[in-house]
Amino acid sequence: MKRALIIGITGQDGPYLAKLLVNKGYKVYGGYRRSSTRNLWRLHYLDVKKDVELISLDLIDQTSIMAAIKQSRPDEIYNLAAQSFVGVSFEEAIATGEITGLGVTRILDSIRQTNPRIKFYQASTSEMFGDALPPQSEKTLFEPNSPYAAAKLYAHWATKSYRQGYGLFACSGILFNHESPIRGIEFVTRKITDGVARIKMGYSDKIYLGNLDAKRDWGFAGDYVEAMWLMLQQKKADDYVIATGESHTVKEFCEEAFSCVGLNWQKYVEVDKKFLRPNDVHYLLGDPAKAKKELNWQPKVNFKELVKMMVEADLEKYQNPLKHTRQFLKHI
Ligand code: NAP
Ligand code: G4F
Repeated sequence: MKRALIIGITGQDGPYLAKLLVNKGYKVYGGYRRSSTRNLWRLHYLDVKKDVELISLDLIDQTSIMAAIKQSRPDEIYNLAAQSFVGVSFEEAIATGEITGLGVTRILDSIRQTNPRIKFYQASTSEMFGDALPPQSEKTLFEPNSPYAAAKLYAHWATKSYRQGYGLFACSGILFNHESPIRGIEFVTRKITDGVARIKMGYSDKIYLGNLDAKRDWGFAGDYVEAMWLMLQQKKADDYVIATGESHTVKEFCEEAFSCVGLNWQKYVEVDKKFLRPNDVHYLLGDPAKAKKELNWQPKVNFKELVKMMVEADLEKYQNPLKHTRQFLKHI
């Protein structure tokens, strides 16, 4: 039985990846911060909590990383942990560098010291491209323009240098935005779909957003975790862009989400300057040709299906509050 350690199990991608690996017969360990017990709801939501053995781990503490590796004895480590919110990285630039950047070197060096045969996946990001001209591919030059993107680029190069310097099987997936019903509510897609559901139910009458013209290549998290696994099953470690190849503005996301409940978005969305960033990435559009060719990977859920899935899940939450309270009570 193969063994995997997922670092960042309590985020959006962790439970989707855990579910995929459990279904493939893996023994799955989840590295999580003890302070984050409240975020375990995502594992319950996908009904995978019972299959994951949790291990306390913090990326700022190398001793905890070494101990987690010794305890789980993994064949594969997936690092999904990060301070991942771009907006907050402008306010917490040092913590972001410490966790999102340096934290990855702590994992790489722990692998080198304990068992260099462990395969490693690093969650790199399309944010590293900044305003480089679309479509962005593995050949596009990086132009990070936030503390988050700079920290991720440091981690990206560290992963590559441990691969080249020490021969580790270390890959980076350069993932474009991917979303789901368990996306953090601070990210724009979930903020919109939750807002649509609240408005439809009569609990709220407006959604306040920042830059409506930003363009993103949005896919479904459930599809993207499959690409992570595929990268670690190849003969050779490499880096891959994972994207849909289709881009939409935040405005278009609003339009689509409101149309799912028969409302006109223009009546309910307002711009509030406090949600504008000191620097934004304007146009992301990925070219996933290499992943299609070498990993035989392609996304299954399209933009409209993704928006509908998220709106329906948020509506259901407000329509069946008792079910969700029970789910919540089960894991506190
Ligand atoms: P997410 O929902 O923000 O989850 C981040 C995870 O990191 C959480 O489990 C969080 O745990 C954990 N974490 C934060 N600081 C930590 C620390 N000091 N030590 C240990 N764990 C810590 O992110 P996601 O959407 O699942 O994305 C997964 C990864 O892919 C992230 O690295 C993100 O930067 C990257 N990425 C995401 C996207 C996307 O569109 N989703 C695209 C490209 C790349 P707590 O519960 O304790 O906070
Ligand atoms: O949903 P967002 O916060 O995601 P962003 O900044 O693209 O970052 C996400 O995707 C990256 C991959 O490209 C990941 F690496 C990263 O960890 C994260 O998962 O914002 C998307 C766009 C931005 O242009 C933002 O300025 O939406 C714009 N936006 C407009 N109003 C807003 C809002 N974003 C947020 N979060 N909240 C708003 O009110």
